[in-house]
Amino acid sequence: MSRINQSLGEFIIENQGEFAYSSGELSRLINSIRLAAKMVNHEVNKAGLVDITGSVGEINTQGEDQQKLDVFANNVFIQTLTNREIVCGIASEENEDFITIAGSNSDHKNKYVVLIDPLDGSSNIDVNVSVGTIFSIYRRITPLGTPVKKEDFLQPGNLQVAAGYIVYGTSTMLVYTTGHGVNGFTLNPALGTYYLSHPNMRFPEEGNIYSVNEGNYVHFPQGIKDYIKYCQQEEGNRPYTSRYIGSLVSDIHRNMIKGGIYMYPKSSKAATGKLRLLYECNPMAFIVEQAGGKASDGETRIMELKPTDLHQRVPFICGSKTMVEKAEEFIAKAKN
Ligand code: P6P
Repeated sequence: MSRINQSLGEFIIENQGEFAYSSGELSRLINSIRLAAKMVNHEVNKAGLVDITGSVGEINTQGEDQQKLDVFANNVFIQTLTNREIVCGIASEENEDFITIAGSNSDHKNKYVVLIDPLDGSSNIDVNVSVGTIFSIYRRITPLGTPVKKEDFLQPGNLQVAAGYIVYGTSTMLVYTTGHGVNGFTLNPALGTYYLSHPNMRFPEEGNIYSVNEGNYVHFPQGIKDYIKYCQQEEGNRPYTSRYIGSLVSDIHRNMIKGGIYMYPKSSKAATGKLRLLYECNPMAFIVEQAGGKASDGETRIMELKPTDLHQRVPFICGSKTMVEKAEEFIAKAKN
């Protein structure tokens, strides 16, 4: 049961029943993410005022220029999740390999693994555009001891027990699912408390926003080019509106509220696309599907893809069901 303005803490307690097999650990895990998000939010909100924006001058595992807030956010989430003795391992966009949490060998408490993009869209930090955190939670498969990459981390998205994102925007929101719908909580910074502001979020079946980096148009496969032209034709509720701010969490959050489609397709520049399956596409796909939308790589449901690597990239199309299906239609037609 959810009530507008219920606090996140009350919501978790009242919906404890959702986590049937968990005797409170998953609730505590969500709570620790809530705390870490508050700490990151505090830094993001004052990034322009102190010397924490800009680059640390290092390159992360993605070959991307690591921003100071990236490093800060990564450390905060890892530290907060480590302190709770619920998680046996963490995989992060910022780390080449996963991190084993000490204590996983000793008992069954640490039965979850977390995959996280601690600060997605970080290239937007210095220009004051919204950024986000994305997280994905699984139960470990191996019974005990140090988690194993193949079994515990490379699980298909349809085995996620929870997923969510924090969008550090005009307000800070935590949006998550445990497989029982999607709920959005807005942070009241004065009180440091999240309140239920968007109960039972639903992706509009239809929409008129398309989000894609059209600067890559010439490199897209024919089917994507054909779909983009379809979006721009004058017919019915088209041409659609083009909205793309280069921050995955913000682009999808907006489209989930207003209706729309987000695409990061493969191209001649990026043969498997840019977005990472494990800590960007799978968690966002879980949320999108739980809200009634659709998420695929253009052909296959994202959450059915079998992961092969922690940092693997896949083409990503998600949003309003009818819009994603129309895009998939153009992709299939161009292949035949
Ligand atoms: P491009 C940010 O780096 C990110 O991973 C997503 O948040 C965003 O949607 C995408 O990449 C933007 O990529 O190539 O359009 O700048």
